[in-house]
Amino acid sequence: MRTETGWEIFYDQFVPDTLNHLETVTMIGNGYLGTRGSFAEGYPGANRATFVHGVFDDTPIVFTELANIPDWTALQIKFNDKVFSLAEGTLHSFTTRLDLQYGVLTRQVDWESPDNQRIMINFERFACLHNVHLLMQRLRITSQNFEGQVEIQAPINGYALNEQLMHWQHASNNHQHDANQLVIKTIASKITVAVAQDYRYQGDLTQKSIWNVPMQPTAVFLFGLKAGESVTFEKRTALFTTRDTANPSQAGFELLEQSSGLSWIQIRRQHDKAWNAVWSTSDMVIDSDDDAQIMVRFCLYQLLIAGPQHDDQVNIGAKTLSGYGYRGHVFWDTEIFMLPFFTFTQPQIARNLLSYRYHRLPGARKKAKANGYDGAQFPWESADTGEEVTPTWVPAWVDNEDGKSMELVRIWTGDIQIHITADVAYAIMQYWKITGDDEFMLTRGAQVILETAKFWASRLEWNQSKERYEITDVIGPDENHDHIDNNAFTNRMVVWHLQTAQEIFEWLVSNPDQQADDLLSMLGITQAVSQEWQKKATLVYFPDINEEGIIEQFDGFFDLDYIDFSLYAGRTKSMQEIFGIEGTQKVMALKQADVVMLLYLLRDKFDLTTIEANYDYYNIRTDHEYGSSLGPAMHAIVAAMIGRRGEAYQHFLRAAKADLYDVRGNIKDGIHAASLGGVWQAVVFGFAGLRINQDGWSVHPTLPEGWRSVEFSFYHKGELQRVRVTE
Ligand code: IFM
Repeated sequence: MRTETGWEIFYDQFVPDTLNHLETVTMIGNGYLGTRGSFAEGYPGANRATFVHGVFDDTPIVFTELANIPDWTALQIKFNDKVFSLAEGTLHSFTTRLDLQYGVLTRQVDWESPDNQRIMINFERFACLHNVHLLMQRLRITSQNFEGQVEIQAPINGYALNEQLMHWQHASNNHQHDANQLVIKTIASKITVAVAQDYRYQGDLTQKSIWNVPMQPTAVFLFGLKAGESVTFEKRTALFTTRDTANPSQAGFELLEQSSGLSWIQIRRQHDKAWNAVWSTSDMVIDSDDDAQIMVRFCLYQLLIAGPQHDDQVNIGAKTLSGYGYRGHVFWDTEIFMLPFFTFTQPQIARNLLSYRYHRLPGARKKAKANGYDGAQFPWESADTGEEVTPTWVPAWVDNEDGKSMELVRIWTGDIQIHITADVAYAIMQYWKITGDDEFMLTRGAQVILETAKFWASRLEWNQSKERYEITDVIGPDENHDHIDNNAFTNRMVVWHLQTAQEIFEWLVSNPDQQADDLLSMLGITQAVSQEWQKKATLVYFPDINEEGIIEQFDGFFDLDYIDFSLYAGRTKSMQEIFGIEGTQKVMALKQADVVMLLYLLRDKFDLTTIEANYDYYNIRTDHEYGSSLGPAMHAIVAAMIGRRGEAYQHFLRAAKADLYDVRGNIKDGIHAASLGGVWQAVVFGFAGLRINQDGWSVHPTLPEGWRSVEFSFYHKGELQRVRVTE
């Protein structure tokens, strides 16, 4: 990967083994859909996919997944009947460039066919930001010594599988004027998707036709081409679903019709204007660290193309819209890791993401009830209905006496990783404090915070002999240890949640709007209920802090075996792979920040000495290299808070490199979305040390060595703030 301007990433060599990596990092999108950067003409082993927010369909084991929608990018090109493919012939030069500023993917190849015909081809595509249903693609073929017929086949490929699974049934093929359309429907969720395309070209066209194949209508164009001449071909796609409109087929044709009077350049101008507006509040400029600059912009770009601008019924999956990993499911990754970026720089998107949780309260109530509790309990993994969709068993390679074998592993997170309910409340409060959006709090946020507080009040377990409330049998953020009791993170976040519910209750009581009273009556929350919660909050057990000031991560953590990580230097596996799932439970090897995470989220509740002591203690016990990608950015922030410039930068780089350098070797499954958001937080809350308080905001910089300054913007109570931090 290279960059020239700090606004693009480019690759000037094609390495087939890293194709799936390239496809992930060069994806394009617009907050409505995401399309991987697969080659239009295809390549063996390619992992082609486009996902649209909210288009889920049922699937075995993982309940539901985002369905790979028809491929709008496919183009088959033939030169005198010989198919163009980089798997054959000679590649004289290759450049793929992703323009992060405007989300435009281009590729240029100088290719010689096996029969020595030399041709230059330029590909270009983008997903419009000003109108998210319009997708643009073009191609320019220039012959160096080829003479003959060029055939361009432009299919709308409805055989879009999710790996081996087909989610679609055919509805219709339609045609209007010169446009082609495929309409298909998901098998179980019955979402209709209509993909319409029309075409424009320049060159010596000799014939055009339509192959009206049911799942794959294809427009075919034949051109004559001589040495030194070019053919250009443009394909516009209009994509709508029944999630957007009652008649997606008609909407598609209408959009193509509306855009027909506009040239590529005119459409680009509108698109660029929309991107300029987005970057004007979301960009971050680092003076004197070009590597960090491009990595940060890459993270922000990936977040921006995943953030739903116009839809408050969807959320961002842990892999955004970039791959099959986690099947499009939503975790705490959104609220705790990604959301701050949106809350501070694109509050409308943050509001949409939080509204998704509000709309999913019925699913959360159902989960609480099924578990025997009151109120609403958010699922660990969430998708369309808001019910729990964490798989219970997954096949995994497990080390055993006979070497390695594929076994079914029980996944407990859906049952007992319950802190997500407090994490959602935390994100709502952060959004409210930063934006001052009282209307959201009154109509949506308050209900979420109160109904989930009800859940905690019923979930707490009274320990009669110790006269305290406990929370047993959970998983904290560190998933290397499950079925633990009194996880410091969970218990303390629950206390925070119950106390926050009191704040919200009082705000509603003093709110003159009738809706406030109505809400409290509807939820049955009275002064007595609120006081009861406060009493419970004071009686929740917080794990002991030992003589060295260390907070025990959970009951019994101090008794686990200490592991000297330095003895494992140079390893290429996670600690969990080395010790095995059961073995890791018995040792001090954390998958990601747990107590450290708590110290960051509730930093006002702890003094710096405690923060420093716990950072030092847990930092050396955490698997930064091969544990969770969610960890490094959090450590970067806390390291910066305690003035550890060098360590903070090291952690920051681990997070910033996660995708571009495929640090964990799993980028083919998609982007590590939480890490992207963590990177923004590491710069803003870590290096710049932004703090929001009653009176406004302040910065407390700990910039990395060599950074002259960092600039960013954010909204505070609706007012745009521009910040330039120097050391
Ligand atoms: O939410 C995370 C979790 O914290 C660690 N395992 C992966 C999940 C999805 O990113």
